[in-house]
Amino acid sequence: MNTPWWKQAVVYQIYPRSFMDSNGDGIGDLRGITSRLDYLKKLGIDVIWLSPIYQSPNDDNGYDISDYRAIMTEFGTMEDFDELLAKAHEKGLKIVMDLVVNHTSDEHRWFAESRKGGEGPYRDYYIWRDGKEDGGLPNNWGACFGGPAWQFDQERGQYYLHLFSKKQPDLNWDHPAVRDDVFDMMNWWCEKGIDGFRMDVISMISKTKDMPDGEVKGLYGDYSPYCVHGPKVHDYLREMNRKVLSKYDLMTVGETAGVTPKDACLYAGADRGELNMVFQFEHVDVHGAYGKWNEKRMPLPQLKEILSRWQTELSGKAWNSLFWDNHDQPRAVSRFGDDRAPYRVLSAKALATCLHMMQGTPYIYQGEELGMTNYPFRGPEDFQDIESLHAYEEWCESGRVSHERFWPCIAAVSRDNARTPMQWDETDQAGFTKGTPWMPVNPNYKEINARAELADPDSVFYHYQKLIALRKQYPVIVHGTYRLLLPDSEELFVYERILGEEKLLVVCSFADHETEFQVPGEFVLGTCLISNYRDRPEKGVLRAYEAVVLHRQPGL
Ligand code: TEU
Ligand code: CA
Repeated sequence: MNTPWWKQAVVYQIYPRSFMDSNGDGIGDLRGITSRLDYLKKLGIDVIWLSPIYQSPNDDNGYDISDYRAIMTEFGTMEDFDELLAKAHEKGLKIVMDLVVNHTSDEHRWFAESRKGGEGPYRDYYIWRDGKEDGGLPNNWGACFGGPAWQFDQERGQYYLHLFSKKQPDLNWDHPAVRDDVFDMMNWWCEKGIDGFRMDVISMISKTKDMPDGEVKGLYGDYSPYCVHGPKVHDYLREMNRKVLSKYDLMTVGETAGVTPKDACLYAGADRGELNMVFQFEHVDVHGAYGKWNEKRMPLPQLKEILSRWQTELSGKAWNSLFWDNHDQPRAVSRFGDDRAPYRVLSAKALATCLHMMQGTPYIYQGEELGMTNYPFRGPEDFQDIESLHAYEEWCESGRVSHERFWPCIAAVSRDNARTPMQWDETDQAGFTKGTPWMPVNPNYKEINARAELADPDSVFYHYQKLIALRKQYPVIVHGTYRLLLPDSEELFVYERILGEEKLLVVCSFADHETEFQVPGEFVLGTCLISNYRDRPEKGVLRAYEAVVLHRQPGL
């Protein structure tokens, strides 16, 4: 069997604005990334996923694109990009681009033309509707970043749909010219030699024709039944596959909030001719009284149930993507582990072990490999992110909930936790910039930084390096089937991977104290492939956040 490269790869996500600044303006850029390729090579990853680097007014940090064929001025030039791609390829690293085509910026030329209305060629590029007879909005839908999903445009005299901010109008995928333009643009990037696409909210590109009011959840009506996994989404992805993806050797991953394993088999089923894999979000979705804004931890049995269900239900049908965090999520060690000494390093390694031994393609978000933590935000004045700022306004400033109650909730999950600068060394601004960074550096940078970790053989960095190397060495990690043990344990995440005679036992403690655990007999003589303690589990006991992988040789 010929295994495609993306099934054996480990991906590293870069949020360019916060990765490395090369010219002292406080904003990360492409030359900054190029200057750090050797660091990524040392970590051992295969693929870089670049969050958007295209021309953008940055209402949503590049997820609002005004020109798909130009580089964001602050990030550099197309020559800088070509150099990054060439150098990455020289080192054997691939580059996957972020494809944001559910919406554009309202400053995109297509939108400027479309809002003119009339009979022009761009008239139907976006989703325009008249108001209700009483002059009200076309329906009650709320946008992801606060407020209604409709914005009135004076020039055109109609409302346009925006599922995100009002500076991110949704494209009308039902219009064939829109699809042709998007596919042309994708082909243009493929011809440059890029290695794939991460597709932003790709599950939302097809909307129902009717757009009735949605069930009111919180302040507005819910658009999901009409806009998520819409009627033609699979037709459009197959068309994309025919006209673009199938012509190149690419890796594709769709961002598909709200998918079930069954949906995932449609988007990424081996025989479907759509995508290679999708991101699901069940394990990072915890809802409370204020929607996603809460400090609650998912109970371990539930977390295990979710991840295990994805492992088994996709088995042999579709391929999983594996992640704890990304640029929209708080820091993994703060959310799922314990970011206080002495547990930060141990729990960061335990989380890594637990995820990287599963079946699927692992994604590492920049700084995760150092065990970077959430930021100690003092108040909303510290936020930059459009989602956090709007949520604070909508929940708190409106008087719905007090600052005292709401603050810990939003501070715990704000996307800005992931967006503070990468911590390279112990010098000013953590070596990220010689100027003033666009987001403040986490004050813990003197302790947590790449230089310190590279000098410490027991660091989180080297643990990731080892996990990545193991994946390349043991086919059971890539291909083995998955079996969860101890589903009800509230402290331990334990599973097996099995490939023929070969078997792995993965044991990870999510507790800050000792827990009873007997290594099953067949693994007692097995080799220890990796551990976050110096020695194997003591008899019958697992230490705080202990994580260990045991390998049973064939024939034993
Ligand atoms: O995110 C889409 C998405 O599902 C959002 O709901 C996101 O998870 C948000 O943080 C939820 O609270 C993608 C991008 O990853 C995000 O950065 C963009 O802001 C968004 O699309 C719009 O392009
Ligand atoms: Ca810069």
